[in-house]
Amino acid sequence: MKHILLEIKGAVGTLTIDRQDALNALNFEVLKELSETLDSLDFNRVNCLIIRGAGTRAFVSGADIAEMKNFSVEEGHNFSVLGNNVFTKLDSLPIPTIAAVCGYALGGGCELSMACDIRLASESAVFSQPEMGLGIIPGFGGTQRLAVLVGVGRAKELLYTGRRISASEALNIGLVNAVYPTEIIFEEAEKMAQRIAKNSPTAMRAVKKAVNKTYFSDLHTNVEANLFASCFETEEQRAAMEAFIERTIAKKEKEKK
Ligand code: DAK
Repeated sequence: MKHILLEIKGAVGTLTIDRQDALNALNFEVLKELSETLDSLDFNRVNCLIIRGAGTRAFVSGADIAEMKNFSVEEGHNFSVLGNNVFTKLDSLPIPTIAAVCGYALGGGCELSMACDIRLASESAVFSQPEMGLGIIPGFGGTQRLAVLVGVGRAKELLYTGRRISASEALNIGLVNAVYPTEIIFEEAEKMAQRIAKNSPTAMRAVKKAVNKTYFSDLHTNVEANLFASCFETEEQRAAMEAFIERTIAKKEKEKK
Protein backbone atom coordinates (compact mmCIF):
# COMPACT_ATOMS: atom_id res chain seq x y z
CA MET A 1 0.00 0.00 0.00
CA LYS A 2 1.25 3.46 -0.88
CA HIS A 3 -0.89 5.60 1.39
CA ILE A 4 -2.33 3.35 4.09
CA LEU A 5 -0.50 1.76 6.97
CA LEU A 6 -2.10 -0.81 9.26
CA GLU A 7 -0.39 -1.62 12.55
CA ILE A 8 -1.73 -4.08 15.08
CA LYS A 9 -0.90 -4.02 18.80
CA GLY A 10 -2.68 -6.64 20.88
CA ALA A 11 -6.32 -6.49 19.75
CA VAL A 12 -6.09 -2.88 18.50
CA GLY A 13 -5.51 -1.93 14.90
CA THR A 14 -4.28 1.53 13.90
CA LEU A 15 -4.93 2.60 10.35
CA THR A 16 -2.90 5.63 9.22
CA ILE A 17 -3.69 7.62 6.09
CA ASP A 18 -0.37 8.88 4.82
CA ARG A 19 -0.41 11.39 2.01
CA GLN A 20 1.22 14.25 3.84
CA ASP A 21 2.17 16.32 0.78
CA ALA A 22 -1.57 16.92 0.24
CA LEU A 23 -2.44 16.99 3.96
CA ASN A 24 -3.79 13.44 3.65
CA ALA A 25 -6.49 14.42 1.13
CA LEU A 26 -8.64 11.57 -0.15
CA ASN A 27 -8.20 10.79 -3.84
CA PHE A 28 -9.33 7.69 -5.75
CA GLU A 29 -6.11 5.84 -4.85
CA VAL A 30 -6.40 6.51 -1.11
CA LEU A 31 -10.07 5.50 -1.09
CA LYS A 32 -9.27 2.24 -2.93
CA GLU A 33 -6.47 1.39 -0.50
CA LEU A 34 -8.68 2.29 2.43
CA SER A 35 -11.33 -0.05 1.10
CA GLU A 36 -8.86 -2.93 0.64
CA THR A 37 -7.40 -2.39 4.11
CA LEU A 38 -10.83 -2.51 5.74
CA ASP A 39 -11.54 -5.73 3.80
CA SER A 40 -8.32 -7.25 5.08
CA LEU A 41 -9.11 -6.80 8.80
CA ASP A 42 -9.26 -10.06 10.73
CA PHE A 43 -11.94 -9.61 13.40
CA ASN A 44 -10.73 -12.68 15.28
CA ARG A 45 -7.65 -10.65 15.98
CA VAL A 46 -8.66 -6.97 15.86
CA ASN A 47 -11.32 -5.85 18.33
CA CYS A 48 -11.05 -2.05 18.00
CA LEU A 49 -9.74 0.18 15.22
CA ILE A 50 -8.13 3.63 15.43
CA ILE A 51 -8.09 5.81 12.33
CA ARG A 52 -5.62 8.69 12.09
CA GLY A 53 -3.73 10.81 9.62
CA ALA A 54 0.04 10.73 9.29
CA GLY A 55 1.84 13.63 10.95
CA THR A 56 0.23 16.29 13.08
CA ARG A 57 -0.89 18.89 10.51
CA ALA A 58 -3.94 17.05 9.28
CA PHE A 59 -6.21 14.17 10.03
CA VAL A 60 -7.58 14.43 6.47
CA SER A 61 -7.96 17.75 4.60
CA GLY A 62 -10.92 16.49 2.59
CA ALA A 63 -11.52 14.98 -0.78
CA ASP A 64 -8.76 15.82 -3.26
CA ILE A 65 -9.76 19.12 -4.85
CA ALA A 66 -7.10 18.94 -7.56
CA GLU A 67 -8.45 15.55 -8.65
CA MET A 68 -12.12 16.55 -8.31
CA LYS A 69 -11.74 19.84 -10.15
CA ASN A 70 -12.29 18.43 -13.63
CA PHE A 71 -14.62 15.55 -12.80
CA SER A 72 -17.39 15.00 -15.32
CA VAL A 73 -20.82 14.15 -13.91
CA GLU A 74 -19.94 10.47 -14.50
CA GLU A 75 -16.60 10.72 -12.69
CA GLY A 76 -18.28 12.61 -9.87
CA HIS A 77 -20.76 9.76 -9.63
CA ASN A 78 -18.01 7.08 -9.69
CA PHE A 79 -16.06 8.88 -6.97
CA SER A 80 -19.21 9.17 -4.98
CA VAL A 81 -20.03 5.46 -5.33
CA LEU A 82 -16.50 4.37 -4.37
CA GLY A 83 -16.42 6.80 -1.44
CA ASN A 84 -19.82 5.80 -0.19
CA ASN A 85 -18.90 2.11 -0.38
CA VAL A 86 -15.81 2.76 1.73
CA PHE A 87 -17.70 4.85 4.27
CA THR A 88 -20.50 2.29 4.48
CA LYS A 89 -17.88 -0.42 5.01
CA LEU A 90 -16.29 1.59 7.81
CA ASP A 91 -19.63 2.38 9.36
CA SER A 92 -20.63 -1.29 9.34
CA LEU A 93 -17.41 -2.75 10.73
CA PRO A 94 -18.36 -5.15 13.49
CA ILE A 95 -15.86 -3.53 15.88
CA PRO A 96 -15.72 -0.09 17.57
CA THR A 97 -13.79 2.59 15.70
CA ILE A 98 -12.05 5.69 17.06
CA ALA A 99 -10.98 8.68 14.97
CA ALA A 100 -7.86 10.26 16.47
CA VAL A 101 -8.06 13.72 14.93
CA CYS A 102 -4.93 15.86 14.95
CA GLY A 103 -4.98 19.04 12.84
CA TYR A 104 -7.37 19.61 9.95
CA ALA A 105 -10.49 17.47 9.56
CA LEU A 106 -12.16 19.25 6.67
CA GLY A 107 -14.89 18.16 4.29
CA GLY A 108 -14.46 14.44 3.63
CA GLY A 109 -12.01 14.41 6.57
CA CYS A 110 -14.65 15.62 9.00
CA GLU A 111 -17.03 13.07 7.44
CA LEU A 112 -14.45 10.29 7.88
CA SER A 113 -14.19 11.15 11.57
CA MET A 114 -17.99 11.11 11.84
CA ALA A 115 -18.15 7.67 10.23
CA CYS A 116 -16.18 6.41 13.24
CA ASP A 117 -17.96 5.58 16.49
CA ILE A 118 -15.87 7.90 18.67
CA ARG A 119 -13.90 11.08 17.91
CA LEU A 120 -10.92 12.17 20.02
CA ALA A 121 -9.31 15.45 19.02
CA SER A 122 -6.03 17.23 19.63
CA GLU A 123 -6.21 20.84 20.83
CA SER A 124 -4.99 21.82 17.36
CA ALA A 125 -7.84 20.06 15.57
CA VAL A 126 -10.00 22.11 13.20
CA PHE A 127 -13.30 20.85 11.84
CA SER A 128 -15.36 22.14 8.93
CA GLN A 129 -17.63 21.17 6.06
CA PRO A 130 -16.42 23.76 3.52
CA GLU A 131 -18.03 22.14 0.47
CA MET A 132 -20.48 25.01 -0.16
CA GLY A 133 -17.53 27.28 -0.94
CA LEU A 134 -16.39 24.78 -3.55
CA GLY A 135 -19.76 24.60 -5.28
CA ILE A 136 -20.49 21.07 -4.05
CA ILE A 137 -22.12 19.33 -1.10
CA PRO A 138 -20.69 16.87 1.43
CA GLY A 139 -21.14 13.43 -0.02
CA PHE A 140 -19.84 10.91 2.49
CA GLY A 141 -22.85 11.03 4.77
CA GLY A 142 -21.88 14.43 6.20
CA THR A 143 -25.24 16.08 5.79
CA GLN A 144 -26.87 13.30 7.77
CA ARG A 145 -24.27 12.32 10.38
CA LEU A 146 -23.52 15.91 11.39
CA ALA A 147 -27.21 16.54 12.05
CA VAL A 148 -27.44 13.44 14.25
CA LEU A 149 -24.33 14.38 16.21
CA VAL A 150 -24.82 18.12 16.76
CA GLY A 151 -28.52 18.69 16.01
CA VAL A 152 -30.23 19.84 12.84
CA GLY A 153 -29.98 23.61 13.46
CA ARG A 154 -26.26 23.61 14.22
CA ALA A 155 -25.55 21.19 11.37
CA LYS A 156 -27.31 23.42 8.86
CA GLU A 157 -25.42 26.46 10.11
CA LEU A 158 -22.07 24.66 9.77
CA LEU A 159 -23.01 23.28 6.33
CA TYR A 160 -24.29 26.59 4.96
CA THR A 161 -21.41 28.71 6.27
CA GLY A 162 -18.55 26.20 6.00
CA ARG A 163 -17.25 27.88 9.16
CA ARG A 164 -14.17 26.26 10.72
CA ILE A 165 -14.54 25.27 14.35
CA SER A 166 -11.89 24.61 16.97
CA ALA A 167 -11.53 21.43 19.00
CA SER A 168 -13.09 23.12 22.03
CA GLU A 169 -16.16 24.25 20.07
CA ALA A 170 -16.41 20.75 18.57
CA LEU A 171 -16.40 19.39 22.12
CA ASN A 172 -19.05 21.87 23.26
CA ILE A 173 -21.46 20.93 20.49
CA GLY A 174 -20.91 17.19 20.82
CA LEU A 175 -18.96 16.63 17.62
CA VAL A 176 -16.02 15.18 19.54
CA ASN A 177 -15.90 13.09 22.70
CA ALA A 178 -12.74 14.53 24.24
CA VAL A 179 -9.85 16.89 23.53
CA TYR A 180 -6.19 16.25 24.43
CA PRO A 181 -2.92 18.12 24.00
CA THR A 182 -1.39 17.31 20.62
CA GLU A 183 1.55 15.45 22.21
CA ILE A 184 -0.68 12.83 23.80
CA ILE A 185 -3.65 12.50 21.44
CA PHE A 186 -2.46 9.25 19.81
CA GLU A 187 -1.40 7.79 23.15
CA GLU A 188 -4.84 8.56 24.61
CA ALA A 189 -6.59 7.04 21.60
CA GLU A 190 -4.49 3.90 22.03
CA LYS A 191 -5.34 3.73 25.75
CA MET A 192 -9.07 4.02 25.08
CA ALA A 193 -8.89 1.47 22.27
CA GLN A 194 -6.97 -1.04 24.39
CA ARG A 195 -9.60 -0.68 27.13
CA ILE A 196 -12.48 -1.13 24.69
CA ALA A 197 -10.78 -4.07 22.95
CA LYS A 198 -10.93 -6.12 26.16
CA ASN A 199 -14.74 -6.33 25.96
CA SER A 200 -16.75 -9.16 24.50
CA PRO A 201 -16.71 -8.83 20.68
CA THR A 202 -20.26 -10.17 20.49
CA ALA A 203 -21.65 -7.68 23.01
CA MET A 204 -19.86 -4.76 21.36
CA ARG A 205 -21.10 -5.76 17.93
CA ALA A 206 -24.63 -5.86 19.32
CA VAL A 207 -24.34 -2.41 20.95
CA LYS A 208 -22.98 -0.88 17.77
CA LYS A 209 -25.74 -2.44 15.69
CA ALA A 210 -28.44 -1.26 18.08
CA VAL A 211 -27.20 2.35 18.11
CA ASN A 212 -26.53 2.53 14.37
CA LYS A 213 -29.85 0.99 13.45
CA THR A 214 -31.66 3.64 15.46
CA TYR A 215 -29.64 6.71 14.49
CA PHE A 216 -27.93 5.99 11.19
CA SER A 217 -30.19 3.54 9.38
CA ASP A 218 -31.23 5.92 6.60
CA LEU A 219 -27.67 6.68 5.57
CA HIS A 220 -27.31 4.07 2.89
CA THR A 221 -29.28 5.93 0.30
CA ASN A 222 -28.18 7.50 -2.94
CA VAL A 223 -29.60 10.88 -2.03
CA GLU A 224 -26.30 12.62 -1.35
CA ALA A 225 -24.49 10.80 -4.15
CA ASN A 226 -26.93 11.93 -6.83
CA LEU A 227 -27.07 15.49 -5.51
CA PHE A 228 -23.26 15.57 -5.33
CA ALA A 229 -22.90 14.39 -8.94
CA SER A 230 -25.34 17.05 -10.12
CA CYS A 231 -23.02 19.79 -8.76
CA PHE A 232 -20.46 18.87 -11.44
CA GLU A 233 -22.78 20.24 -14.11
CA THR A 234 -22.34 23.73 -12.72
CA GLU A 235 -19.92 26.50 -13.54
CA GLU A 236 -19.84 27.46 -9.81
CA GLN A 237 -18.15 24.16 -8.90
CA ARG A 238 -15.49 24.48 -11.59
CA ALA A 239 -14.75 28.12 -10.76
CA ALA A 240 -14.61 27.53 -6.99
CA MET A 241 -12.22 24.57 -7.27
CA GLU A 242 -10.06 26.36 -9.83
CA ALA A 243 -9.84 29.29 -7.40
CA PHE A 244 -8.56 26.98 -4.64
CA ILE A 245 -5.83 25.60 -6.93
CA GLU A 246 -4.85 29.09 -8.09
CA ARG A 247 -4.67 30.35 -4.49
CA THR A 248 -2.33 27.48 -3.55
CA ILE A 249 -0.08 28.12 -6.56
CA ALA A 250 0.01 31.87 -5.88
CA LYS A 251 0.91 31.23 -2.24
CA LYS A 252 3.77 28.91 -3.29
CA GLU A 253 5.15 31.48 -5.71
CA LYS A 254 5.00 34.22 -3.07
CA GLU A 255 6.86 31.95 -0.63
CA LYS A 256 9.59 31.31 -3.24
CA LYS A 257 10.25 35.04 -3.69
N1 DAK B 1 -7.19 18.51 -1.89
C1 DAK B 1 -6.03 18.56 -2.57
N2 DAK B 1 -4.91 19.11 -2.10
C2 DAK B 1 -4.96 19.66 -0.87
C3 DAK B 1 -6.14 19.65 -0.09
C4 DAK B 1 -7.29 19.02 -0.66
N3 DAK B 1 -8.45 18.92 0.01
N4 DAK B 1 -5.87 20.26 1.08
C5 DAK B 1 -4.58 20.63 1.02
N5 DAK B 1 -4.04 20.26 -0.14
C6 DAK B 1 -2.66 20.47 -0.59
C7 DAK B 1 -2.41 21.91 -1.02
O1 DAK B 1 -2.85 22.12 -2.34
C8 DAK B 1 -0.90 21.97 -0.88
O2 DAK B 1 -0.34 21.29 -1.97
P1 DAK B 1 1.02 21.82 -2.69
O3 DAK B 1 0.68 23.17 -3.22
O4 DAK B 1 2.05 21.85 -1.58
O5 DAK B 1 1.31 20.80 -3.75
C9 DAK B 1 -0.64 21.13 0.37
O6 DAK B 1 -1.77 20.27 0.50
C10 DAK B 1 -0.50 21.94 1.65
O7 DAK B 1 -1.63 22.78 1.74
P2 DAK B 1 -1.50 24.36 1.97
O8 DAK B 1 -0.24 24.89 1.38
O9 DAK B 1 -2.80 24.95 1.53
O10 DAK B 1 -1.38 24.39 3.57
P3 DAK B 1 -1.94 25.49 4.56
O11 DAK B 1 -1.45 25.09 5.91
O12 DAK B 1 -1.65 26.86 4.09
O13 DAK B 1 -3.53 25.32 4.51
C11 DAK B 1 -5.62 24.07 4.56
C12 DAK B 1 -4.10 24.13 4.93
C13 DAK B 1 -6.12 22.69 4.92
C14 DAK B 1 -6.38 25.13 5.36
C15 DAK B 1 -5.77 24.37 3.05
O14 DAK B 1 -4.89 23.51 2.32
C16 DAK B 1 -7.16 24.13 2.55
O15 DAK B 1 -8.04 24.99 2.69
N6 DAK B 1 -7.35 22.96 1.92
C17 DAK B 1 -8.65 22.63 1.34
C18 DAK B 1 -9.57 22.14 2.39
C19 DAK B 1 -10.94 21.82 1.84
O16 DAK B 1 -11.62 22.72 1.26
N7 DAK B 1 -11.37 20.59 2.02
C20 DAK B 1 -12.64 20.14 1.56
C21 DAK B 1 -12.50 19.55 0.19
S1 DAK B 1 -14.08 19.15 -0.46
C22 DAK B 1 -18.59 13.25 -1.83
C23 DAK B 1 -17.60 12.83 -1.05
C24 DAK B 1 -16.79 13.72 -0.42
C25 DAK B 1 -16.92 15.03 -0.59
C26 DAK B 1 -17.93 15.46 -1.38
C27 DAK B 1 -18.77 14.57 -1.99
N8 DAK B 1 -19.43 12.30 -2.48
C28 DAK B 1 -19.09 10.92 -2.29
C29 DAK B 1 -20.63 12.62 -3.13
C30 DAK B 1 -16.00 15.88 0.06
C31 DAK B 1 -15.58 17.01 -0.42
C32 DAK B 1 -14.46 17.66 0.21
O17 DAK B 1 -13.83 17.17 1.11
